Amino acid sequence: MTKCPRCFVTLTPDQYAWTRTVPDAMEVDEIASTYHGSAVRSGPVIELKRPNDAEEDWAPPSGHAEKEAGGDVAEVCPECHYRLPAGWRDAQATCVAMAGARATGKTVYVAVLVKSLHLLGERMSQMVEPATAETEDSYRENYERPLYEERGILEPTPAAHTGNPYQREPLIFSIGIWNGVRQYLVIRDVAGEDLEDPKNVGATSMQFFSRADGVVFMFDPLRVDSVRDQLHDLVPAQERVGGDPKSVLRTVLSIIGTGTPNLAVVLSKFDALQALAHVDGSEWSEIMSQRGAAYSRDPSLQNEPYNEQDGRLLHEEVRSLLDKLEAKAMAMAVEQPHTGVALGSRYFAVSALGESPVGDRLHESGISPFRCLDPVRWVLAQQGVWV
Ligand SMILES: Nc1nc2c(ncn2[C@@H]2O[C@H](COP(=O)(O)OP(=O)(O)O)[C@@H](O)[C@H]2O)c(=O)[nH]1
Ligand SMILES: [Mg+2]
Ligand SMILES: [Zn+2]
Repeated sequence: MTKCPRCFVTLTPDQYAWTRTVPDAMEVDEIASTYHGSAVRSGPVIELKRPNDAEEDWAPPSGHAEKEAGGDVAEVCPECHYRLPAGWRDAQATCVAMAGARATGKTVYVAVLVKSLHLLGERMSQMVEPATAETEDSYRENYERPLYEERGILEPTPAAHTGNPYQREPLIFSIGIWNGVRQYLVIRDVAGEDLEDPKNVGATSMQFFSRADGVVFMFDPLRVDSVRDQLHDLVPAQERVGGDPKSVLRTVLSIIGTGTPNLAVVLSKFDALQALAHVDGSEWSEIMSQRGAAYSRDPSLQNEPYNEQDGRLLHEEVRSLLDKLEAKAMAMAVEQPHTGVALGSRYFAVSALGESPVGDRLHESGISPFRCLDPVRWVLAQQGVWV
Protein backbone atom coordinates (compact mmCIF):
# COMPACT_ATOMS: atom_id res chain seq x y z
CA MET A 1 0.00 0.00 0.00
CA THR A 2 1.23 3.44 -0.82
CA LYS A 3 0.48 6.96 0.31
CA CYS A 4 -1.26 9.89 -1.33
CA PRO A 5 1.35 12.42 -2.51
CA ARG A 6 -0.54 15.38 -1.04
CA CYS A 7 -2.07 14.33 2.29
CA PHE A 8 0.32 11.36 2.82
CA VAL A 9 -2.64 9.21 3.98
CA THR A 10 -2.18 5.52 3.16
CA LEU A 11 -4.41 4.40 0.29
CA THR A 12 -6.19 1.23 1.37
CA PRO A 13 -7.85 -1.22 -1.01
CA ASP A 14 -11.16 -0.56 0.79
CA GLN A 15 -11.80 2.91 -0.52
CA TYR A 16 -11.67 4.51 -3.96
CA ALA A 17 -12.57 7.82 -5.55
CA TRP A 18 -12.55 9.24 -9.05
CA THR A 19 -13.32 12.39 -10.94
CA ARG A 20 -13.94 13.09 -14.63
CA THR A 21 -10.72 13.64 -16.58
CA VAL A 22 -12.43 16.54 -18.32
CA PRO A 23 -15.35 17.57 -16.12
CA ASP A 24 -18.43 19.26 -17.60
CA ALA A 25 -18.55 21.70 -14.72
CA MET A 26 -16.23 22.59 -11.86
CA GLU A 27 -17.13 23.67 -8.38
CA VAL A 28 -15.16 24.50 -5.27
CA ASP A 29 -14.20 21.17 -3.73
CA GLU A 30 -14.44 21.73 0.04
CA ILE A 31 -12.39 18.66 0.91
CA ALA A 32 -9.57 19.34 -1.55
CA SER A 33 -9.53 22.99 -0.47
CA THR A 34 -9.06 22.11 3.20
CA TYR A 35 -6.07 19.91 2.40
CA HIS A 36 -4.65 22.36 -0.10
CA GLY A 37 -4.98 25.44 2.09
CA SER A 38 -6.97 27.53 -0.40
CA ALA A 39 -9.84 27.07 -2.85
CA VAL A 40 -9.52 24.15 -5.28
CA ARG A 41 -12.09 23.59 -8.00
CA SER A 42 -12.93 20.19 -9.43
CA GLY A 43 -15.66 18.14 -11.04
CA PRO A 44 -17.91 15.90 -8.93
CA VAL A 45 -16.11 13.12 -7.06
CA ILE A 46 -17.43 9.57 -7.18
CA GLU A 47 -16.68 7.44 -4.16
CA LEU A 48 -16.79 3.71 -3.64
CA LYS A 49 -16.25 1.76 -0.42
CA ARG A 50 -15.74 -1.97 -0.09
CA PRO A 51 -19.12 -3.51 0.78
CA ASN A 52 -19.20 -5.19 4.20
CA ASP A 53 -19.92 -8.59 2.70
CA ALA A 54 -17.30 -8.34 -0.07
CA GLU A 55 -14.83 -11.12 -0.87
CA GLU A 56 -11.22 -10.91 0.28
CA ASP A 57 -9.95 -9.88 -3.16
CA TRP A 58 -12.61 -7.28 -3.80
CA ALA A 59 -11.80 -4.55 -6.29
CA PRO A 60 -13.99 -1.83 -7.79
CA PRO A 61 -16.07 -3.37 -10.63
CA SER A 62 -14.53 -2.40 -13.93
CA GLY A 63 -16.32 0.46 -15.65
CA HIS A 64 -18.11 1.45 -12.42
CA ALA A 65 -16.59 4.91 -12.14
CA GLU A 66 -16.94 5.68 -15.86
CA LYS A 67 -20.60 4.72 -15.76
CA GLU A 68 -21.31 6.80 -12.67
CA ALA A 69 -19.41 9.78 -14.00
CA GLY A 70 -20.59 9.53 -17.60
CA GLY A 71 -17.12 9.71 -19.16
CA ASP A 72 -13.42 9.06 -18.72
CA VAL A 73 -12.22 9.23 -15.14
CA ALA A 74 -8.98 9.67 -13.21
CA GLU A 75 -8.46 8.21 -9.77
CA VAL A 76 -8.22 10.68 -6.88
CA CYS A 77 -7.25 10.25 -3.24
CA PRO A 78 -10.41 9.36 -1.26
CA GLU A 79 -9.11 11.50 1.63
CA CYS A 80 -8.03 14.78 -0.03
CA HIS A 81 -9.18 14.35 -3.67
CA TYR A 82 -5.67 14.81 -5.09
CA ARG A 83 -5.45 13.39 -8.60
CA LEU A 84 -3.18 10.35 -8.38
CA PRO A 85 -0.53 9.80 -11.09
CA ALA A 86 -1.29 6.78 -13.30
CA GLY A 87 -0.47 3.43 -11.69
CA TRP A 88 0.09 5.09 -8.31
CA ARG A 89 -1.46 2.31 -6.22
CA ASP A 90 0.93 -0.28 -7.61
CA ALA A 91 3.99 1.76 -6.73
CA GLN A 92 5.72 2.64 -3.47
CA ALA A 93 6.13 6.27 -2.45
CA THR A 94 8.57 7.62 0.12
CA CYS A 95 7.11 10.86 1.41
CA VAL A 96 9.39 13.60 2.72
CA ALA A 97 8.30 16.89 4.28
CA MET A 98 10.62 19.88 4.58
CA ALA A 99 10.50 21.87 7.82
CA GLY A 100 12.29 24.80 9.42
CA ALA A 101 11.97 28.53 9.97
CA ARG A 102 12.07 31.04 7.13
CA ALA A 103 15.36 31.37 5.25
CA THR A 104 16.94 28.25 6.72
CA GLY A 105 17.61 27.02 3.17
CA LYS A 106 14.78 24.56 2.51
CA THR A 107 13.90 25.63 -1.01
CA VAL A 108 17.50 25.99 -2.19
CA TYR A 109 18.13 22.56 -0.70
CA VAL A 110 15.28 20.97 -2.65
CA ALA A 111 16.52 22.59 -5.87
CA VAL A 112 20.00 21.13 -5.39
CA LEU A 113 18.83 17.81 -3.94
CA VAL A 114 16.96 16.96 -7.13
CA LYS A 115 20.13 17.52 -9.18
CA SER A 116 22.10 15.25 -6.87
CA LEU A 117 19.39 12.59 -7.06
CA HIS A 118 19.72 12.64 -10.86
CA LEU A 119 23.48 12.19 -10.61
CA LEU A 120 23.36 9.36 -8.12
CA GLY A 121 20.46 7.75 -9.98
CA GLU A 122 22.58 7.69 -13.12
CA ARG A 123 25.42 5.99 -11.27
CA MET A 124 23.04 3.44 -9.81
CA SER A 125 21.33 2.91 -13.21
CA GLN A 126 18.08 4.22 -11.78
CA MET A 127 16.15 6.72 -13.85
CA VAL A 128 15.20 9.81 -11.84
CA GLU A 129 12.55 11.99 -13.49
CA PRO A 130 9.54 14.13 -12.63
CA ALA A 131 6.50 11.87 -12.36
CA THR A 132 3.97 14.45 -13.49
CA ALA A 133 3.85 17.46 -15.80
CA GLU A 134 2.96 19.60 -12.76
CA THR A 135 6.13 18.53 -10.96
CA GLU A 136 8.24 19.16 -14.05
CA ASP A 137 6.82 22.68 -14.44
CA SER A 138 6.94 23.55 -10.76
CA TYR A 139 10.50 22.32 -10.32
CA ARG A 140 11.67 24.22 -13.37
CA GLU A 141 9.87 27.48 -12.59
CA ASN A 142 10.17 27.65 -8.81
CA TYR A 143 13.41 25.85 -8.04
CA GLU A 144 15.71 25.24 -10.97
CA ARG A 145 15.38 28.42 -13.00
CA PRO A 146 15.78 30.98 -10.17
CA LEU A 147 18.81 29.18 -8.80
CA TYR A 148 20.59 27.74 -11.80
CA GLU A 149 19.64 29.91 -14.74
CA GLU A 150 19.23 33.34 -13.29
CA ARG A 151 22.05 32.70 -10.86
CA GLY A 152 20.06 34.54 -8.31
CA ILE A 153 18.72 33.18 -5.11
CA LEU A 154 15.20 31.91 -4.80
CA GLU A 155 12.45 34.17 -3.54
CA PRO A 156 11.28 33.21 -0.07
CA THR A 157 8.57 30.56 -0.31
CA PRO A 158 5.18 32.28 -0.04
CA ALA A 159 3.06 31.41 3.01
CA ALA A 160 0.16 29.10 2.26
CA HIS A 161 -2.38 31.93 2.43
CA THR A 162 -0.64 34.29 -0.02
CA GLY A 163 -0.45 34.32 -3.85
CA ASN A 164 1.10 31.57 -6.02
CA PRO A 165 1.88 29.14 -3.21
CA TYR A 166 3.80 26.55 -5.20
CA GLN A 167 4.72 24.58 -2.09
CA ARG A 168 1.10 23.52 -1.53
CA GLU A 169 1.44 20.83 -4.16
CA PRO A 170 3.95 18.02 -3.84
CA LEU A 171 6.96 17.45 -6.07
CA ILE A 172 6.79 13.85 -7.26
CA PHE A 173 9.83 12.10 -8.72
CA SER A 174 10.04 8.64 -10.14
CA ILE A 175 13.28 7.14 -8.82
CA GLY A 176 13.38 3.85 -10.70
CA ILE A 177 12.48 0.28 -9.85
CA TRP A 178 13.61 -1.22 -6.56
CA ASN A 179 12.67 -4.64 -5.20
CA GLY A 180 10.60 -5.09 -8.35
CA VAL A 181 8.37 -2.14 -7.48
CA ARG A 182 8.26 1.31 -9.07
CA GLN A 183 9.50 3.82 -6.54
CA TYR A 184 8.58 7.45 -6.09
CA LEU A 185 10.05 10.15 -3.92
CA VAL A 186 7.54 12.80 -2.88
CA ILE A 187 8.88 16.08 -1.51
CA ARG A 188 6.65 18.66 0.13
CA ASP A 189 8.25 22.05 0.60
CA VAL A 190 6.67 24.45 3.09
CA ALA A 191 6.71 28.17 3.80
CA GLY A 192 8.63 28.89 7.00
CA GLU A 193 5.96 31.40 8.05
CA ASP A 194 3.45 28.62 8.26
CA LEU A 195 5.61 26.78 10.76
CA GLU A 196 6.46 29.94 12.69
CA ASP A 197 2.74 30.34 13.41
CA PRO A 198 1.71 27.95 16.21
CA LYS A 199 -1.94 28.41 15.20
CA ASN A 200 -1.24 26.05 12.32
CA VAL A 201 -0.82 23.06 14.64
CA GLY A 202 -4.42 21.96 14.04
CA ALA A 203 -4.61 22.89 10.34
CA THR A 204 -5.66 20.03 8.07
CA SER A 205 -3.33 21.35 5.37
CA MET A 206 -0.36 20.73 7.71
CA GLN A 207 -1.29 17.21 8.80
CA PHE A 208 0.88 15.62 6.12
CA PHE A 209 3.81 16.09 8.51
CA SER A 210 2.45 13.49 10.89
CA ARG A 211 2.08 10.90 8.13
CA ALA A 212 5.38 11.59 6.34
CA ASP A 213 8.07 8.91 6.14
CA GLY A 214 10.67 11.55 6.79
CA VAL A 215 10.65 15.11 8.09
CA VAL A 216 13.75 17.10 7.19
CA PHE A 217 14.09 19.87 9.77
CA MET A 218 16.60 22.58 8.84
CA PHE A 219 18.56 24.59 11.36
CA ASP A 220 20.50 27.64 10.15
CA PRO A 221 23.84 28.10 11.96
CA LEU A 222 23.94 31.71 10.75
CA ARG A 223 21.15 32.42 13.20
CA VAL A 224 23.53 31.74 16.07
CA ASP A 225 25.04 35.02 17.32
CA SER A 226 28.50 33.67 18.13
CA VAL A 227 28.78 32.19 14.63
CA ARG A 228 27.55 35.34 12.95
CA ASP A 229 29.94 37.47 14.98
CA GLN A 230 32.97 35.38 14.09
CA LEU A 231 32.00 35.19 10.45
CA HIS A 232 31.58 38.90 10.25
CA ASP A 233 34.37 39.56 7.75
CA LEU A 234 34.34 36.20 6.03
CA VAL A 235 30.80 35.60 4.95
CA PRO A 236 28.52 38.26 3.48
CA ALA A 237 25.66 39.00 5.86
CA GLN A 238 22.38 37.36 4.92
CA GLU A 239 19.44 39.70 5.01
CA ARG A 240 16.58 37.29 5.41
CA VAL A 241 16.37 35.96 8.91
CA GLY A 242 13.74 33.50 10.04
CA GLY A 243 12.04 32.83 13.35
CA ASP A 244 13.31 31.06 16.45
CA PRO A 245 14.27 27.50 15.50
CA LYS A 246 13.32 26.09 18.90
CA SER A 247 9.76 27.30 18.66
CA VAL A 248 9.48 26.16 15.04
CA LEU A 249 10.73 22.72 16.06
CA ARG A 250 8.16 22.68 18.85
CA THR A 251 5.39 23.55 16.40
CA VAL A 252 6.56 20.86 13.97
CA LEU A 253 6.66 18.25 16.73
CA SER A 254 3.16 19.30 17.83
CA ILE A 255 1.87 18.95 14.27
CA ILE A 256 3.50 15.51 14.06
CA GLY A 257 1.71 14.64 17.31
CA THR A 258 1.39 10.87 17.56
CA GLY A 259 2.74 10.32 14.04
CA THR A 260 6.08 8.56 13.70
CA PRO A 261 8.05 9.95 10.76
CA ASN A 262 11.82 9.69 10.84
CA LEU A 263 13.21 13.06 11.78
CA ALA A 264 16.34 14.33 10.08
CA VAL A 265 17.72 17.37 11.90
CA VAL A 266 19.90 19.17 9.40
CA LEU A 267 22.50 21.83 10.03
CA SER A 268 22.11 23.81 6.81
CA LYS A 269 24.52 26.29 5.13
CA PHE A 270 27.39 24.20 6.43
CA ASP A 271 29.76 26.12 4.17
CA ALA A 272 29.39 29.01 6.62
CA LEU A 273 30.71 26.87 9.47
CA GLN A 274 33.46 25.54 7.23
CA ALA A 275 34.49 29.14 6.60
CA LEU A 276 35.16 29.41 10.34
CA ALA A 277 38.22 27.22 9.80
CA HIS A 278 39.82 30.41 8.49
CA VAL A 279 39.19 32.45 11.61
CA ASP A 280 42.64 32.28 13.14
CA GLY A 281 42.96 31.20 16.72
CA SER A 282 39.25 30.86 17.35
CA GLU A 283 37.71 27.80 18.97
CA TRP A 284 35.76 27.23 15.79
CA SER A 285 38.78 27.26 13.52
CA GLU A 286 40.18 24.31 15.41
CA ILE A 287 36.93 22.34 15.28
CA MET A 288 36.28 23.02 11.63
CA SER A 289 39.84 22.24 10.53
CA GLN A 290 39.67 18.62 11.72
CA ARG A 291 40.58 16.70 8.58
CA GLY A 292 39.54 13.32 9.97
CA ALA A 293 36.00 14.43 10.79
CA ALA A 294 33.06 12.99 8.84
CA TYR A 295 31.89 16.56 8.25
CA SER A 296 35.13 17.28 6.38
CA ARG A 297 34.35 14.84 3.55
CA ASP A 298 31.40 14.05 1.33
CA PRO A 299 30.91 10.45 0.24
CA SER A 300 27.23 10.95 -0.61
CA LEU A 301 27.58 10.67 -4.38
CA GLN A 302 29.39 7.37 -4.24
CA ASN A 303 27.47 4.53 -5.72
CA GLU A 304 27.26 2.32 -2.69
CA PRO A 305 24.55 1.39 -0.23
CA TYR A 306 23.58 4.14 2.19
CA ASN A 307 26.61 4.27 4.47
CA GLU A 308 25.16 3.61 7.90
CA GLN A 309 28.51 3.81 9.66
CA ASP A 310 29.36 7.17 8.11
CA GLY A 311 25.84 8.33 8.99
CA ARG A 312 26.27 7.44 12.65
CA LEU A 313 29.65 9.10 12.83
CA LEU A 314 28.31 12.30 11.30
CA HIS A 315 25.31 12.12 13.66
CA GLU A 316 27.58 12.20 16.70
CA GLU A 317 29.75 14.96 15.27
CA VAL A 318 26.82 17.19 14.39
CA ARG A 319 25.32 16.52 17.79
CA SER A 320 28.40 17.95 19.45
CA LEU A 321 28.45 20.84 16.98
CA LEU A 322 24.88 21.64 18.07
CA ASP A 323 26.13 21.80 21.66
CA LYS A 324 28.79 24.28 20.57
CA LEU A 325 26.15 26.28 18.71
CA GLU A 326 24.23 26.66 21.96
CA ALA A 327 21.52 24.55 20.42
CA LYS A 328 21.55 21.88 23.08
CA ALA A 329 17.94 22.72 23.93
CA MET A 330 17.05 21.81 20.37
CA ALA A 331 18.77 18.45 20.57
CA MET A 332 16.89 17.81 23.80
CA ALA A 333 13.60 18.77 22.18
CA VAL A 334 14.34 16.16 19.49
CA GLU A 335 15.44 13.45 21.86
CA GLN A 336 12.87 14.08 24.61
CA PRO A 337 9.97 15.69 22.74
CA HIS A 338 7.19 17.42 24.68
CA THR A 339 4.69 15.26 22.81
CA GLY A 340 6.07 12.16 24.55
CA VAL A 341 6.60 10.44 21.18
CA ALA A 342 10.33 9.96 20.56
CA LEU A 343 10.95 9.79 16.82
CA GLY A 344 13.67 7.92 15.00
CA SER A 345 16.06 10.82 14.52
CA ARG A 346 19.46 11.57 13.09
CA TYR A 347 21.59 14.69 12.71
CA PHE A 348 23.04 15.84 9.40
CA ALA A 349 25.10 18.67 7.97
CA VAL A 350 24.52 19.96 4.44
CA SER A 351 25.51 22.83 2.23
CA ALA A 352 23.37 23.23 -0.85
CA LEU A 353 25.45 26.03 -2.36
CA GLY A 354 28.90 25.06 -1.11
CA GLU A 355 29.78 28.70 -0.67
CA SER A 356 28.04 31.76 0.71
CA PRO A 357 26.13 33.92 -1.75
CA VAL A 358 27.27 37.51 -2.16
CA GLY A 359 24.24 39.69 -1.53
CA ASP A 360 21.53 38.41 -3.84
CA ARG A 361 23.82 36.58 -6.21
CA LEU A 362 25.48 33.22 -6.07
CA HIS A 363 29.18 33.03 -5.35
CA GLU A 364 31.18 33.15 -8.56
CA SER A 365 32.48 29.62 -8.08
CA GLY A 366 28.92 28.41 -8.63
CA ILE A 367 27.17 25.62 -6.79
CA SER A 368 29.08 22.77 -5.18
CA PRO A 369 26.72 20.87 -2.91
CA PHE A 370 28.01 19.14 0.20
CA ARG A 371 26.29 16.03 1.67
CA CYS A 372 22.89 17.05 0.31
CA LEU A 373 21.75 13.51 -0.37
CA ASP A 374 22.44 12.18 3.13
CA PRO A 375 19.13 13.02 4.86
CA VAL A 376 17.02 11.70 1.99
CA ARG A 377 19.14 8.58 1.53
CA TRP A 378 18.72 7.86 5.22
CA VAL A 379 14.92 8.18 4.92
CA LEU A 380 14.91 6.03 1.76
CA ALA A 381 17.07 3.42 3.49
CA GLN A 382 14.49 3.13 6.28
CA GLN A 383 12.01 2.18 3.53
CA GLY A 384 14.47 -0.31 2.06
CA VAL A 385 14.94 1.80 -1.08
CA TRP A 386 18.29 2.63 -2.75
CA VAL A 387 20.08 0.67 -0.04
N1 LIG B 1 25.85 30.04 2.74
C1 LIG B 1 24.75 29.41 2.31
N2 LIG B 1 23.61 30.09 2.19
C2 LIG B 1 22.51 29.43 1.77
C3 LIG B 1 22.53 28.03 1.46
N3 LIG B 1 21.28 27.66 1.09
C4 LIG B 1 20.52 28.77 1.16
N4 LIG B 1 21.25 29.84 1.57
C5 LIG B 1 20.79 31.22 1.78
O1 LIG B 1 19.61 31.20 2.53
C6 LIG B 1 18.58 31.97 1.89
C7 LIG B 1 17.25 31.32 2.09
O2 LIG B 1 17.19 30.10 1.40
P1 LIG B 1 15.78 29.43 1.05
O3 LIG B 1 16.05 28.10 0.48
O4 LIG B 1 14.93 30.35 0.26
O5 LIG B 1 15.17 29.29 2.50
P2 LIG B 1 13.73 28.74 2.94
O6 LIG B 1 12.95 29.95 3.32
O7 LIG B 1 14.01 27.87 4.11
O8 LIG B 1 13.13 28.00 1.78
C8 LIG B 1 19.01 32.04 0.43
O9 LIG B 1 18.61 33.24 -0.13
C9 LIG B 1 20.51 31.95 0.49
O10 LIG B 1 21.06 33.23 0.58
C10 LIG B 1 23.79 27.33 1.59
O11 LIG B 1 23.91 26.13 1.34
N5 LIG B 1 24.85 28.07 2.02
MG1 LIG C 1 11.34 28.18 0.92
ZN1 LIG D 1 -4.67 12.62 -0.27
